Amino acid sequence: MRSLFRTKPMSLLLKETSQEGQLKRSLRAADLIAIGIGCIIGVGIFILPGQEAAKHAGPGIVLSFVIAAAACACSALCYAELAAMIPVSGSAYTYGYATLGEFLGWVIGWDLVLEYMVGACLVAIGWSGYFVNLLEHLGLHLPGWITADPFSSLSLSDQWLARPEYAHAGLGEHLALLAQAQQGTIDGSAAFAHFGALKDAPLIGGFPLTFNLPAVVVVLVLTLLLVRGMKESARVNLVMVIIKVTVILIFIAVAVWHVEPANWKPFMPFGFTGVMTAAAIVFVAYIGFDAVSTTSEEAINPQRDLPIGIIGSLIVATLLYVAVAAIMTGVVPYQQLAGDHPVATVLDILKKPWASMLVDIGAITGITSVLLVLLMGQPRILFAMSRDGLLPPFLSKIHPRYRTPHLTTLFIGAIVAVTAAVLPINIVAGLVSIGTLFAFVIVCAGVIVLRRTRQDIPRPFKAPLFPVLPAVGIALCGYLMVSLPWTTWARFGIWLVLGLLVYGLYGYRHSRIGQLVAGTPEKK
Ligand code: ALA
Repeated sequence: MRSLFRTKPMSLLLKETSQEGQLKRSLRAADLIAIGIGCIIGVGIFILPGQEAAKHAGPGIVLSFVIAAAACACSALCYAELAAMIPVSGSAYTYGYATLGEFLGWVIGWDLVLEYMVGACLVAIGWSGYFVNLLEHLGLHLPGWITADPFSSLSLSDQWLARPEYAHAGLGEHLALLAQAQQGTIDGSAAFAHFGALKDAPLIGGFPLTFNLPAVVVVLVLTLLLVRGMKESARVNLVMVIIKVTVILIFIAVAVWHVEPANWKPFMPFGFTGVMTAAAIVFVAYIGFDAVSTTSEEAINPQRDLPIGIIGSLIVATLLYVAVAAIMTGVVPYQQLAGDHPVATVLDILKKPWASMLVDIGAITGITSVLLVLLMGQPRILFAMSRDGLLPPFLSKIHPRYRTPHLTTLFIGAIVAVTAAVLPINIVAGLVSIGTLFAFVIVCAGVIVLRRTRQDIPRPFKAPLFPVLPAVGIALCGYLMVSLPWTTWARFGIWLVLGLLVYGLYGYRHSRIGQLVAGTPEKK
């Protein structure tokens, strides 16, 4: 039992870092805010507000964004405390392993896979929606069956779901309907929500071959780029940030004049429960502020600037999200925002094709940068876990020429490409949310526990209002988790059980710390 709580000694962490060489301290507070915004703003603003307003929250989506921001702010401050306390570039996994023990470190690391890998999948699907729309604007039409996943394609229209005989229809009935629709004996567009994706789809054993090809292509291209060694410089990031923020400001400036306050009534058509469900999903819109804390070794004045970077980027993102969500639901009745490029849809409805095309370009740029960072982050976390012996050694191999973790980058790229090809965005968004919320709960709890158990470690930055702030963080994140649908919980449960099996069968036995120190507590 004790060995589950063995911690990675601080001395070893620092030794590993010094072996990798010193990073140059060149980032100021403004750079850190830009990095935060670069990693935060993506599908969370360009897709989710519309979809969640349509499905769960109505105009109350504005409130969902504020609640999710509050949960993130508490977690971000706790994150900053741990990041400053353990001045080693890495992730919550590293902090968890060093302070809370191997088992919880493993749980956080396994969770971060949901945040980064499944997050990359989510962002790739979002990217594809905007890319297909941009091609349409340019007069290029891709066949529907290579732009959509089979699950959303096969969903029936509301009109057909309202028929008692189809309310609980299974896959067999959907496929039988599809065969009739393709033969023209029934009206496919009336029966299916997205018949465009199914109309010409080749059938394999009666099952339509539909997949999201643009998502696959973007993931593979970025993966190859990352294998070659991609230097994310603060300047390149700044250019992307300027493009996406400008585009969002243009959207606000164009659309704000068309707000009809009547569209905001009723404010919560699905009740407060709906607002909370949406808050739990749009929570992923804020993911990315943790990227700021990974730069702790490159900040000129990390003690002061890390919290400024984390909180500053959160404030900017929150203001933009709330403004966009309020304007979208004010201009267009929320029911019309369910598509996969809702910000552009609003401008299409306003008959502003030029602005809609700008939004497409801004969204594609913004979402690409988020995708790149997620695809870059995941292999580095698996790399750390493999270096610690908790995952097989091939995941920590370095390419002899490019000096990148090429095998793990390709491995992740392949998994993300396949899952993005076939999964619908809402299933993926729920998983990303629950995984990240769970990691945040552990980080907040970690701050409370460590203030008592490890008073010896100096804390250059302390989360304010202790212990209220981390407690509120736990409560808010926990409440958001509880607001997620039970299906998301079931998938999360399966994921955790799988993680426990991997740990039990592999990590526990191969742990390097286990072999090195055999459970001896760290010397203080
Ligand atoms: N926060 C990131 C986004 O919205 C994941 O795309």
